[in-house]
Amino acid sequence: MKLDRKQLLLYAVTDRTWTGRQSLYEQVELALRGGATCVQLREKELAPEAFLAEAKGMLLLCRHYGVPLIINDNPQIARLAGADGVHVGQGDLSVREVRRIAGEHMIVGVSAHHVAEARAAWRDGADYLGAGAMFSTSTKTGTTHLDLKTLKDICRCVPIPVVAIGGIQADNILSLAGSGIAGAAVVSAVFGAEDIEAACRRLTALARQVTEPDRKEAVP
Ligand code: 3NM
Repeated sequence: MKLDRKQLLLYAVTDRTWTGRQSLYEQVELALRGGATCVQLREKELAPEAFLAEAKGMLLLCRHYGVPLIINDNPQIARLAGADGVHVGQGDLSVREVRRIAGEHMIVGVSAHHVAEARAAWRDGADYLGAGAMFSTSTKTGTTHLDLKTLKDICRCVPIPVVAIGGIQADNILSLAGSGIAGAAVVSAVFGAEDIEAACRRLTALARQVTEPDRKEAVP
């Protein structure tokens, strides 16, 4: 599946913290009903067999909504499940290594925190970048704060779309306007919401105000 910039508008990254009353599958379905345009399955604790079974189920769900499924960190699971893509951080596998394991057609996303990392990831063949953390977040430890100017510079320096991540919520997303992002990647403001579907509707509408869907990525 080739990635369209518009598919990054509201990029929901899963987290099991708020499961219990609902399963993660049910929560992802609510996010999709609310308009999430991309889902990243992020599992840090699950055994490989359980991760694979979950990924296969999530893929069918995402297919039903016409939304790409990206697997965090694990190209083997992505390949075996037939997922659309893999997202890796700076300390993880290189884009080439991910494609070698997961297949040439995988969408590959890479986290970038400054221009040099962004350009290197693009040169390596990344399809999109995740840039953050834009705001303080309690979802992930060890994040580095990224200011708006750096986000703008990252968006300008590569001809691939960029999603902002880290602490993004309905009450701060509008401050990302003009940065050049294709969308917002969100964990707690989606999966920690009382009403996930409504939260996604609201975030999607707000994300439309801060993104430029038809922006042509400049070739640096
Ligand atoms: N990556 P929330 S911040 C998974 O800065 C992740 O690269 C980050 O969660 C980065 O939307 C983050 O709840 C967590 O703040 C984002």
